[in-house]
Amino acid sequence: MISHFAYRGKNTLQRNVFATSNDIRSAFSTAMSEMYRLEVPAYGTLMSLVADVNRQALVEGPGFLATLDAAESLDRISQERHGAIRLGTPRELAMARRVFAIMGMFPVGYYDLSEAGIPVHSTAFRPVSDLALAINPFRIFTSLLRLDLIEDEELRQEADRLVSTRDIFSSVVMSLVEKAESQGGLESGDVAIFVSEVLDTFRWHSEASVDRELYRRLHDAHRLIADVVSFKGPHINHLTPRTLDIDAVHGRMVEHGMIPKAVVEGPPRRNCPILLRQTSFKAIEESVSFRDASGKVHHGSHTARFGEIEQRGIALTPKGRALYDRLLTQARLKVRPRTDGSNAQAYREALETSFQAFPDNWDAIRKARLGYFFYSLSGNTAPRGVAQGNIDALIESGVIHCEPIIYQDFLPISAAGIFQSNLGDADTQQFVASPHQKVFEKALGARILNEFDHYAGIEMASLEHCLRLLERKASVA
Ligand code: OOG
Ligand code: NI
Repeated sequence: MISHFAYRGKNTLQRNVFATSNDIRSAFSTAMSEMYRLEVPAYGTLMSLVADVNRQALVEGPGFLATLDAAESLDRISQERHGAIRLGTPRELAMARRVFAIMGMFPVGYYDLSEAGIPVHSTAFRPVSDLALAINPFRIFTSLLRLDLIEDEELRQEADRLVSTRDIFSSVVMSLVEKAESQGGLESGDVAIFVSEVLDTFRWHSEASVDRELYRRLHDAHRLIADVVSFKGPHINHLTPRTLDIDAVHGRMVEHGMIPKAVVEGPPRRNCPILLRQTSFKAIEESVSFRDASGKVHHGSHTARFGEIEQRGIALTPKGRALYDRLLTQARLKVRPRTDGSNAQAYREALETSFQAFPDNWDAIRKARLGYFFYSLSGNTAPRGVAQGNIDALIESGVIHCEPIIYQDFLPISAAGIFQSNLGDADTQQFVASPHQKVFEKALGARILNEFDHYAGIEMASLEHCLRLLERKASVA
């Protein structure tokens, strides 16, 4: 908690104690985790499995990612790293932005999922500074439904009417957001109310707000449209803890009663992890009631909610990302993973073969400018003959130390894999891709931070800082 002093009137110093956005975010992610474990018991099982595997991984010798934050306790390592919601209107998205800002989460990265045949586009609300990420990295992957992609005019209008007339945030949330914005923070006393009211927004509703027939029509247009439009609010659709060994958790899901998706999404297992690997258990079937016009209740089911795990590696430069995309496409052209898992082994092999073209040691990755690094001074002085500006030589002689910057964002193709496996396999209707970032930002009411610019900025600042210090040292000597 930090204290915040505000002058009110002439000589009166009034002390407002605001909770930090980091504390609010932590309280929120903890509350989400508890709620989701109750709502989706299989998710609780996944959390225990992740904790087991992480404990084991630490015993067997911490890998690169574990050593990066060796000070982290097992509990913290195994905590949720992200969750996902799907919204129906620009108004909902704009309000979500204001709610998440209070938790220190800001829109980073734009993902056009229509490129993968999914009628949404998305961003991730996440902490941005190193400190905030270290305190609690919880992110919310947030999608906005593209109603314009519904072909049937009448159905589109019906869907539009349904989402435009609902209020997903309570009046308490609205007034606390306004209060926080006008006074510059939330008092500790308001935090519990704020968190529990925001939590309610993302709760599961087993009563659909549409009748069975309309649900079926929405569902036929796309299952995701039914998921967004048929309910009173945007239920959290998954949470994702971090694992230190994603392959181990994936392999052990079955014995714990979960049905894993066929393959782990993203790059293959490597010595130097890159970007993001993720996998999930398939969405569970939940019972839903539909009320028809005469008031009669019909029982049915809806499948949308699942549990996911993730493991992160270095953030790639545009050049590294292009290589990653090319190698992934190459592997997928060779073996397209079938959703029943029957060619999972062949896919893994194709992926590994393809990625042999991606350097697998930090030095090579850095020299080829494939990934972003954070530079710092080691404390050693430069041996004679090493030029001040020669970064490679300064690193080789141990004057400058560098470490990979961890990727904090998402992967559209990977995300599409996760979406798809949880939508069933039959309906992968294709939509025409279009870059809609401007439209999305207008709805959001803010610009989205470009993730590449952000990593490049961190790298550049760290390097310039090192060089400035070295210059100063040299001029004193
Ligand atoms: C979001 C899927 C994206 C991820 O981890 O890539 C995502 C959704 O299913 O709504 O969470
Ligand atoms: Ni996810």
